[in-house]
Amino acid sequence: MSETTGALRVPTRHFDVEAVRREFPILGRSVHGRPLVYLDNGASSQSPAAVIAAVEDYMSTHHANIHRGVHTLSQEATALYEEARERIRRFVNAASRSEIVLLRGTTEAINLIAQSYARPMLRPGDEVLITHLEHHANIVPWQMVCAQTGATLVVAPIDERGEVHAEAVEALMGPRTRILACAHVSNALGTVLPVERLVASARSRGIVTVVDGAQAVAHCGVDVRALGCDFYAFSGHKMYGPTGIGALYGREELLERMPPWQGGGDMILRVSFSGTTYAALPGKFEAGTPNISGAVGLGAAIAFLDSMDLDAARSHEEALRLHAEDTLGAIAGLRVIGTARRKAGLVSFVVDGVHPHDIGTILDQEGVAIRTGHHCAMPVMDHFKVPATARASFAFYNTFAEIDRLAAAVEHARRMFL
Ligand code: 7TS
Repeated sequence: MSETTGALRVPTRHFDVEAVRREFPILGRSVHGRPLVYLDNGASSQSPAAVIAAVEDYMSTHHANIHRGVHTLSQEATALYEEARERIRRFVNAASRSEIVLLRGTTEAINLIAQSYARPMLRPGDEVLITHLEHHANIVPWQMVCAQTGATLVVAPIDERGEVHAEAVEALMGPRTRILACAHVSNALGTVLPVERLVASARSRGIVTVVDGAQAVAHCGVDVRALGCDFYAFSGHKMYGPTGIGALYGREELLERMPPWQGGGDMILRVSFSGTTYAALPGKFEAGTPNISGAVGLGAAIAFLDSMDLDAARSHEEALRLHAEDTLGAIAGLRVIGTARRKAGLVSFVVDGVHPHDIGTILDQEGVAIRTGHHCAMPVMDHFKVPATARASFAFYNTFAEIDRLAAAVEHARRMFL
């Protein structure tokens, strides 16, 4: 059972957090002489031993280039890479492996959609609709493709809680709206967006939907077919896997129609100087040697997630978040930024008289790792009229005692600046 300190409003459902923690070697280390409290999971989560072992096993015994060798190692590496794709497919419930493009992560996935789907399709005066709380990865690629095509970027508002109201987004869906691109969960505020309704509304108007699932995929339970979106992007390093690997789900019918966005090896059927024919999906979008060991690691991370009681893990994360809001909320001069009614496991905050970077530095001295800054969501900072926030983001391996250490360290930082 997990600890039950603090004023919990959500039961923790027989979640053995200590057993889970033992699977994550890094959680045993110290920082500045104090046991590490890792609360920067929104940036990158840590990997269990099974992921580290899978990558090591791949590198030690199977490593070779994929899809091209008749020799044993190449065939083994290819099988492992394609197994990872299959695990990812099942995890998000895509219909076919052709719909899972492996690439560097969310940023690359959204750039691929912008350049390969949107750029050939958008006409001057067309509109791309996003929301005010997007990560820069879901803003800048759209600004770039709008500049390239003469389309206009339209931004749906957020309210004072940091919520996105479906009616406000729907009001901006017009006859020229071609694409709706929105986060599933905000990385700066924790807001869970009403993606089910937004996707349904967009689809009924013939608008193509892109969901940035970077913050959601490990924490929400994603079923791309139930959601009905056209594209869903996510990163391995936010779901207990390695960096440099992620995936784009795309509806096959759309991916089929899209031209490749990078040319090179592995994405062709035949090349001659009179013309080139491209490989079938998803190879068409995977030019060059990919991050094979990363894919193997991501496959292992998903196997690890598959082995867990994810409902219990999610209730635990929710309980952690509520406990953090209670304990941090009791600190004088502390203001939580982002108070949406549906929130995922993170808390952004500012403290009167203490710059977030100073909070981050002082917390680090106490072994507590959080993220401070604009979180690559500068428009969100502008909206709340703050230059930056401190952000604690949770994973299922965090404990209530760690949240108490976070709160104590923030209180300590506040007192230093009195
Ligand atoms: N979209 C969202 C909602 C994100 O949170 C991030 C990364 C990205 C896109 C980009 O993902 P990448 O894997 O391609 O870099 N967010 C964060 C963060 O909150 N702190 O560091 C990275």
